[in-house]
Amino acid sequence: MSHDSRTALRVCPLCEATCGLTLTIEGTTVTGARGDRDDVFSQGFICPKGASFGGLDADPDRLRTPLVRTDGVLREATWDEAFDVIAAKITALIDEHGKQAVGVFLGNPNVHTMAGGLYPPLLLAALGTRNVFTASTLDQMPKHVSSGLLFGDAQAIPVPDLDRTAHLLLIGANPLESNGSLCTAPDFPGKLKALRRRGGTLTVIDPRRTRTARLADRHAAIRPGTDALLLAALTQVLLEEKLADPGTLTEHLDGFDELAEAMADFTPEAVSAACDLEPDTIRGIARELAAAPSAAVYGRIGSCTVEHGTLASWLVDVLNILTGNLDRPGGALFPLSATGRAPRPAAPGKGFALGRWRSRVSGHPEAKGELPVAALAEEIETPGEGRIRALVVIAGNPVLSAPDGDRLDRALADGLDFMVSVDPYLNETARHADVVLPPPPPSQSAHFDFALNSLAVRNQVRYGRAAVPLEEGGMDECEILARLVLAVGGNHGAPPESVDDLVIAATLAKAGAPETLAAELTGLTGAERRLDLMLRMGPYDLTLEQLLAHPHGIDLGALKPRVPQVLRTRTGRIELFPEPIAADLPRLRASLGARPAGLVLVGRRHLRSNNSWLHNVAALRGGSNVCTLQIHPEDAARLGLAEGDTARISAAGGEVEAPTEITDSVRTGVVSLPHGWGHSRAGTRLTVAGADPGVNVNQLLDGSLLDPLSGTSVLNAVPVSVTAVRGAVPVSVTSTR
Ligand SMILES: Nc1nc2c(c(=O)[nH]1)N[C@H]1C(S)=C(S)[C@@H](COP(=O)(O)OP(=O)(O)OC[C@H]3O[C@@H](n4cnc5c(=O)[nH]c(N)nc54)[C@H](O)[C@@H]3O)O[C@H]1N2
Ligand SMILES: Nc1nc2c(c(=O)[nH]1)N[C@H]1C(S)=C(S)[C@@H](COP(=O)(O)OP(=O)(O)OC[C@H]3O[C@@H](n4cnc5c(=O)[nH]c(N)nc54)[C@H](O)[C@@H]3O)O[C@H]1N2
Ligand code: SF4
Ligand SMILES: [Mo]
Repeated sequence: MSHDSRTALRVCPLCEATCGLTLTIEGTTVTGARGDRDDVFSQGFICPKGASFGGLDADPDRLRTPLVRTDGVLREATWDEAFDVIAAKITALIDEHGKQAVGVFLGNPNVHTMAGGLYPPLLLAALGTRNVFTASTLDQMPKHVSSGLLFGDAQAIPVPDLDRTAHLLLIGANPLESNGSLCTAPDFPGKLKALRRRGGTLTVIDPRRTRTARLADRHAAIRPGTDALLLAALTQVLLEEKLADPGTLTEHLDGFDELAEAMADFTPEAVSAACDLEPDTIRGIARELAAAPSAAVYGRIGSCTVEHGTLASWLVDVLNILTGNLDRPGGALFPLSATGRAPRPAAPGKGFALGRWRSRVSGHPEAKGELPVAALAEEIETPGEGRIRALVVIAGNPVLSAPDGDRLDRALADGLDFMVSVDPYLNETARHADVVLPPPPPSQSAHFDFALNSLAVRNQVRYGRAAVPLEEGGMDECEILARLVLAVGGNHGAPPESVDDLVIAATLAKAGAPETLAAELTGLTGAERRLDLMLRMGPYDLTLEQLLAHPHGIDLGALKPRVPQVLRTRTGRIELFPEPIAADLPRLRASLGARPAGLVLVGRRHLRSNNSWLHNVAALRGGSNVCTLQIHPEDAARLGLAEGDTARISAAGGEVEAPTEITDSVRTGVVSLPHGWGHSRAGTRLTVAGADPGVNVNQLLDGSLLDPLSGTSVLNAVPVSVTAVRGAVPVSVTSTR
């Protein structure tokens, strides 16, 4: 270490595990990152992504100044120029065409930044638009909907008690690569190994024999898209064999008998062909689950982004409830974060409503105030009142992450009068923007996990100020978003802190707290003062000062039971068999007889990837982190594909070509391509990613396949056909589903 090198702590923003990092800093450059052994939550764990924090932070392709389009070309501009343009354009468009003319897309990193936790709700309120789209409808919306219906609160998501459970049934998740999702747990791999060591059982349901599946006691290679059927059959077995015992939850349940009646025909025999699992296997899984001293059922991407995503998400918690594992240690519990709402007495709530409004063109019902991302392109393209004419994208790249990127790409290019992107990269989506507002690199940003702490397997809280001072000419993302709120809401030019002051005043008024409390809040910025307020009003009576005094975090203990206090249904009870679920069951029943003959596509993640935006970090590239088509040897032989051959994959939305990777880690009838690739479009600034662009798997989708209750795109179990472009004999197999 040179004489001016120092260390600073920073929670990693690159996945949901939220590991504490110790950064080595020379001058203002991050030259190293290792796990913070004293971190109360992650205790030193780190993965290769966290270790390459410095490379990401210093990526020369990162934008350092705003860009504004003049005469068709994006040019560097000052912040004032950028916000002047935004204020003028957006307010003029709203004046002329109304509020719906502005659409918003919020991408995944909003759950990983302080700004993303604090300002998007204010932006949506300032705009008053219903054209709201987020990465959730490419991801976890089915879980929100099922939680909304079951518990009356879309944010009340039970997480598996990884450290204490005796049995984990893991469905459509690969935490050894992803490090977990809707289950914030640093060192998820270590926790699975510890489960095995203490004599517990791990069962994995996945069409691929993933690294996680290799760790399991039992791996069932289910046919993709059929998890809701499997889960229904597990439920049926529990009920049929009188193994269901909700225990202390019983007094809080409504709909038990209706559920039992509805599940009666989903026998293991009835689902066996569709799932391609033996009835005995299914019965065995159900009996083990019921017999375990404690157990947690946990489903993720492979159970969400499928045709019956909401039903599968609902059944995951039905199983937790029926086995008495919901809300008990070792089962699945509701976290209580330091900025969460302080416990209230149990009382009937407002409940959760779906479809309070519908999308203009296709009439998709809203869910949690959002419309399906798959409908974004048509809302831009289709003429008429309420058409989206301007789009604000914050931390998103829907051209690659959503179905039919070519169509969205054209819609962004030809259909918009104005577009803003808040993003450090000029990516496949941002290249269409008229104004790009780049946030500073993570080392220059303060960090607090508003969203992920409420999904953590242990209650804890950590806050860190920027590790490196804001670079000359840079603007903190909290200030960027506050200015954006002001610019689009008719208050352009007002001090950014006025946004936070208003929130603080409104929060105090709503809580009936004295206004004078505002003056007691500490913090250097509006965002910090808001954090301080949330901590003070939160369940642990903490303050910002206390957090600053504990740089490695404050442990708030293991998860505790929270029912009935967490329930917000109209009845104040758990609605085991809600009406929208009942209404969707016939669709599931109709799939009972289905026995698709053709190939289906599933996704995969690589440890050294992160959706569409880490391909530009050289240290994370190469090895097995490649965009190949994985195919089982038998399918490859039948199609005349040899290792490395170019395979052409076709589906409803288009076709792509990728090198063949033959592996028996995918089951027969299934092929796999990773997402987030396809960095070949002109006008981006992604030098490393562009050199080996891969293909965009989502080009295979036309966006018409959705889970209807949640509006979530079907990204897994997509019917495809595969042909050899170069290979022994060109053969084609087309799906018949
Ligand atoms: N086929 C298929 N498609 C998928 C998936 C799949 O499994 N299969 N997964 C889906 C899932 S789960 C998700 S969450 C979505 C993600 O979809 P998106 O959110 O649209 O895509 P990301 O690739 O996460 O893009 C994040 C963007 O945020 C920018 N960014 C990074 N850090 C910051 C920051 O601090 N501030 C700001 N303002 N921007 C930042 C990055 O540069 C990048 O452009 O993709 C979905 N798409
Ligand atoms: N390294 C890395 N980590 C990440 C990300 C990343 O891109 N890279 N992205 C982050 C994000 S935004 C998210 S949402 C999380 C996601 O976290 P995970 O849900 O763990 O994501 P995946 O690794 O895609 O695992 C999904 C698994 O589902 C399987 N699958 C596909 N279809 C089906 C099906 O029909 N049934 C069943 N049972 N399984 C199926 C796939 O084979 C795959 O193994 O990861 C986060 N962490
Ligand atoms: S596991 Fe996730 S949070 Fe931890 S170092 Fe890796 S990317 Fe960062
Ligand atoms: Mo995600």
